[in-house]
Amino acid sequence: MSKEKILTVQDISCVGQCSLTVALPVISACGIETCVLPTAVLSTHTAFKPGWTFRDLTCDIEPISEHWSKENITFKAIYTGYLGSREQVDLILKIIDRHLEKDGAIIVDPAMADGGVLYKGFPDDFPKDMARLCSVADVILPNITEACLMTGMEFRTEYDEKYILGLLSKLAGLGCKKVVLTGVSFDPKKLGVAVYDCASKKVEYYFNDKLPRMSHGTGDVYASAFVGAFMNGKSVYDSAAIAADYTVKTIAGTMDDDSHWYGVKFEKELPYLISRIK
Ligand code: PXL
Repeated sequence: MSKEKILTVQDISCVGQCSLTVALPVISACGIETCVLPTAVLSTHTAFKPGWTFRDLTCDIEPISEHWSKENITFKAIYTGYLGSREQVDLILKIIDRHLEKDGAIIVDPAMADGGVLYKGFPDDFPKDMARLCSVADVILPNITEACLMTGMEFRTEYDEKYILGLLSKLAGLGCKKVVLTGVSFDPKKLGVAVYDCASKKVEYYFNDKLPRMSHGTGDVYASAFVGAFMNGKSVYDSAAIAADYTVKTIAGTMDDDSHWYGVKFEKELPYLISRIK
């Protein structure tokens, strides 16, 4: 992938260090012009106590796209994250059709679930719609929960490699080209990703030492760093590894601050990410 402007489609959670407030700074720091299509505006992300506001921006998507068409605006890649509704999946498929360049890449982070459950606010059948978007993607970046919800496989916290290979093969069946499955662990001390080429069925793993803390927003930090590396010409595997190393550093740099439960301090580690990409 060469450096040209990309589009990222996800919500703005005003407070909470996730979605666009992560993607925009991280990908821009990687030297990539990053255009945005906000899907919703929330006062905070949905892991805060109930009371957050949610302004759905579905109605704005078509007029924005019509204006872009008049201006002949196209993108080298489209990276989607948290989407606000089923209708948005159909609208984004249209956006891809109209605004993605011929050799452009579609990167889908089906940001909708974790720990075996869907995030609050999504209908139970939303994973079916997300699977439709994944079917046209060059690269998808699900965690194990999202992978299970989209393939109908049972969610397990204890598993062997056969389970992961089964999941990867079912994800390939959706129609995407490559899968980066996050949150994979075969050893209690290690956590990493499985990178799968759907055509050749080749799987490669990348692991780091597991940190004693799970953090919110790390999926978005991971996917954004992946896109930043990938758009700088790194391979899918190298981008997956660089994003993993960066994400681990952001978690490590937040662990001493219990008041920062809602996200990770990704800003401090941006020089590290840039050094890995150059
Ligand atoms: O980080 C994923 C995410 C993105 N956007 C919103 C969320 C979440 C996770 O909870 O609530 C609004």
